[in-house]
Amino acid sequence: MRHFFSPRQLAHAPAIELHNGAFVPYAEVPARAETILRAIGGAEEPADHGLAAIEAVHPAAYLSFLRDAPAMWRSEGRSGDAIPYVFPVVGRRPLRLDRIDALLGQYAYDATTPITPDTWNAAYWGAQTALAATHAVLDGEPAAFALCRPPGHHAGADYCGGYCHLNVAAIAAQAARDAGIARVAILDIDYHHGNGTQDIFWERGDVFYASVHADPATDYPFYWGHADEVGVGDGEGATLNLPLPHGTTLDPFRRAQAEALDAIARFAPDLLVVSFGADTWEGDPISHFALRTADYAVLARGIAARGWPTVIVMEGGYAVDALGDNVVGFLSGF
Ligand code: SP5
Ligand code: ZN
Repeated sequence: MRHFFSPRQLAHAPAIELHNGAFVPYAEVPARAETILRAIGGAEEPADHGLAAIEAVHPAAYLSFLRDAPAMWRSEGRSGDAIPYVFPVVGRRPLRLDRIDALLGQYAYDATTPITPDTWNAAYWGAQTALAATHAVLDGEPAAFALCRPPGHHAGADYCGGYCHLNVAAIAAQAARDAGIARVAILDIDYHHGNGTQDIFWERGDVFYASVHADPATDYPFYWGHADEVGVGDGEGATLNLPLPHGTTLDPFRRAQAEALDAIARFAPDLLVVSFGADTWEGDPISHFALRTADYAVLARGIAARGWPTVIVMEGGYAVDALGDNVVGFLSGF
């Protein structure tokens, strides 16, 4: 299988994040990508498919914000990474404010996703990595792996959060649509619900979104991912959420994944994007499922057996020492 990664993705390295009321070391570290890269035996550097494919998902004003926020932060005399602390509530009167703190709250939904001077470039190349894998599949590869980092599925069209800035799965799916692929499905098997991906395709019937994840009644991101969220308008029925409880092992997880794949099969996609997170592993430091390393090949074979051309994008997974084996196990199933 072809693998894609750009070393430019490593430069994004926030120091700290807000967690349970205190600042703690940032969990989404560059070493995650380095250890995966070693385990998979290297990767091809992506070509630059340009900004337009990113703007097909994210508005230009949001992208400028990601690029400019660190300089605005510093021009207020601050050191460290840009972090929001005040947020508009849904339905508030739209205001055109240019104070950095107002913009941070407008374009983020949590305080756990710092923006550094290197974030834009790293996220840009993470998106190019997803686009390179997508084009490999469009050119005939049965499957390709995009070692995206930072991850993407919590990022909406115009907001960041959950360690995510650009929604790499959505960028891949949209690029396939724009290349003439009529029907695209996204299977999200990260531990967390992919709220950003769901929001981006919420009202669309051409991109099906199915997610298996920790029940948002107990887990981040709380406000999305409940079983009764199914999409609206043209998108009604094109979103499927399958929340699972703490302690979930292979058998219930694979049953939920099979239910998601059956729904995707009824949708009859021409291409599949998999948002793959290894934070479902039993030893993940921020998660509460109980998958074992050997389980990832089983899950992957269940996906591969459906026979859809498949783009795999990397999302979460924070047990750095186990990440290489878990990703290799998953990719081996293809
Ligand atoms: C892509 C992805 O998996 N994002 C997960 C975002 C989860 N954020 C909420 C949990 C924060 C836990 N922070 C622990 C930090 C320990 N150093
Ligand atoms: Zn996750």
